[in-house]
Amino acid sequence: MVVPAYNEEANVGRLLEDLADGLGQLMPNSRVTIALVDDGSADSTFEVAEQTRLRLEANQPLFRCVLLRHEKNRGLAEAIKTGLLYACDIADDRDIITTMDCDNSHTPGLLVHLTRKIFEGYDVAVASRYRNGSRIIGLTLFRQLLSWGASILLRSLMPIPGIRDYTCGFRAYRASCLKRVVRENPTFVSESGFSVMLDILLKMYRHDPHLAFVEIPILLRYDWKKGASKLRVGPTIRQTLRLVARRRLGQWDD
Ligand SMILES: Nc1nc2c(ncn2[C@@H]2O[C@H](COP(=O)(O)OP(=O)(O)OP(=O)(O)O)[C@@H](O)[C@H]2O)c(=O)[nH]1
Ligand SMILES: [Mg+2]
Repeated sequence: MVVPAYNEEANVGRLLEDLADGLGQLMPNSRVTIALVDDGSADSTFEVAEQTRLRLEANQPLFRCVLLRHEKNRGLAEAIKTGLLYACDIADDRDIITTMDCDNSHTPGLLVHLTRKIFEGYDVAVASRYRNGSRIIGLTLFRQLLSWGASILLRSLMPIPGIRDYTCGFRAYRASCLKRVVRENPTFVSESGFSVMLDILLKMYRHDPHLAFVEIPILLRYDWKKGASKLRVGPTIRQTLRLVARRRLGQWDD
């Protein structure tokens, strides 16, 4: 599991504890490796993660957490890239690779449903805000409207069967598929900002239109997130529109 983290000292301890607890209870026999990518945080994210890791690993033999660290802040895309390349490196073809945010708005219990979808035969499973039963607690109406607008736009301009939520970072991938796409696309992660999550789906679908994508409803506990959002609305909208324009024009090699 890949978790990008930037200035998450207030959240990372709880996240690792909830993961260890939740997965210990819900998937007791599963071998899980968490690759936490600290992207040059200016706060004590790394130190808190390290202390929590040591404590949890001492108490729970099946819990394994690897801390990866960028010296300087390089942005979400680079952190996702570091994490996914590491995951592809250590994963067996039969494994499942997941990603989630470090801010506690994504809850570990949903990992059970996401990974189940891969066992059911899907290749990519996304926790989606746009499925019956999804619920968002604590996010401003403005942000909800923006995400909804992005979803409508992307569904019409870049349709991927099964996908309505192109930007949520809570996902599971069949390792064999992700490894193949990463191996055969040197520029698999080329975006620099938050549009990286969208671009990953677009590139996977372009690489193999037969991949099976599916969504499950998400419960987004935005009220559990401590600290401010790192998403900068203006730049993210501009970056997303530029990305869609490039991909629609057939430009993929960047
Ligand atoms: N590595 C890295 N991770 C980042 C950076 N900015 C944000 N993140 C992480 O990426 C994840 C998503 O960031 P959030 O601030 O939660 O953004 P979001 O979920 O799109 O927006 P919110 O709805 O505000 O939560 C979190 O785990 C952050 O710690 C960054 O510059 N580098
Ligand atoms: Mg978040």
